[in-house]
Amino acid sequence: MSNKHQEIERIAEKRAKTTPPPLWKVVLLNDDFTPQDFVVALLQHFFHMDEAQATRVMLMVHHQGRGICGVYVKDVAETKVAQVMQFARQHQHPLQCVMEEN
Ligand code: TYC
Repeated sequence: MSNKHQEIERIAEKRAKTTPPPLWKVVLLNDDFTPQDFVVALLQHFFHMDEAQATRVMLMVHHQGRGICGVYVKDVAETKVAQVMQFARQHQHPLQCVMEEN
């Protein structure tokens, strides 16, 4: 029979295995220079949206100042932000993409 200490450890291990990881929002910010078509293409490519969905998100950012592209675990969100920023810089657009904990 296990003692109290072992029992507590067993419960802590089970919790570590079953607790879902924190999720992060990837957020696109508006600016006055990045072309709308470029943002739509970017959303289709990096976030797997169809054209209608990508257009809705782009217009949300354009009108509200920001919009959510997707929600991911931390390392995936970091990769998405880095990919979007690199793609925008390659094309000399000032687009900003950030991540926020949910
Ligand atoms: N406001 C930009 C324009 O009118 C379009 C735009 C949308 C830019 C979303 C950035 O994240 C953005 N050309």
